[in-house]
Amino acid sequence: MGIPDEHIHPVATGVAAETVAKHWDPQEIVFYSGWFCPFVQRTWIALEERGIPYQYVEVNPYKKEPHFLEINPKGLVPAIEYKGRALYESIILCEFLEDAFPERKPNLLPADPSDRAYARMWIDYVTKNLVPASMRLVQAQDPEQQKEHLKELLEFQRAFAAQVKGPYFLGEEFSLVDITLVPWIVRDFVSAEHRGYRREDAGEAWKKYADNLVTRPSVINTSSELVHYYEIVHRYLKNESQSEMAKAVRAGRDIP
Ligand code: GSH
Repeated sequence: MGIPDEHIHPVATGVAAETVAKHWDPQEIVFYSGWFCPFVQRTWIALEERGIPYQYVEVNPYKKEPHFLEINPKGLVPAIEYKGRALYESIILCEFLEDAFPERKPNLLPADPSDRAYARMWIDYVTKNLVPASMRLVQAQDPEQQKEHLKELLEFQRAFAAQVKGPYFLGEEFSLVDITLVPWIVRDFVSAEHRGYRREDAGEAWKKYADNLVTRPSVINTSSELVHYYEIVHRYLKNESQSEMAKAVRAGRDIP
């Protein structure tokens, strides 16, 4: 009998299952994925956006199977195997895909060095502020703490939205800044249903940006049926998840 997180739905469903079905064949890029994972969805969106050939391999990272630990000793998805080398960490993987396949369009980072640095500053903002704040809100059990976390999340979202050029963060071009964030927008129905969150409470600019982002085909094509996300988020809502991220949020540590 393992930990509860081991018993998640085993495979992608809905539109994401159709995407998976197109990627069984062996390729130079082997993409180790967990259909449910927001970090995975970042790298998956980058692969789909740029039409990079990849072989999809579903992993349940909570099982910590020896074969997967050989690929990523941290035991986390996403990971990529490329020319005999194992690579991991969602944003690093997206940047690797930029570097390894520069000819595949669209590029997801701007060409100009200072524009690239600017994009990375906001990728960092999403990773250090928006993502942990979303997780704190979902995991908080005490209503007073939930209120505080909601206020904090809305402030982070407002500050981010103030910099959105529109329709995407950097303007006309969809970029790695949008990709870093969008999986948490796809999943914000959880805090909307259980923590009183509303996109409009972060301001019109945020709502417009968020509503638009989730209509991007690469986002839709990497999203499973909501019913299966519920099984997983339920454990976060009760603060019972045993994922490394949930444990870090519970302990007040940086997320892994
Ligand atoms: N910083 C990592 C990244 O950006 O790739 C985080 C990846 C991560 O936390 N993945 C989760 C995982 O593999 C699934 S959403 N969890 C397994 C565990 O917590 O044991």
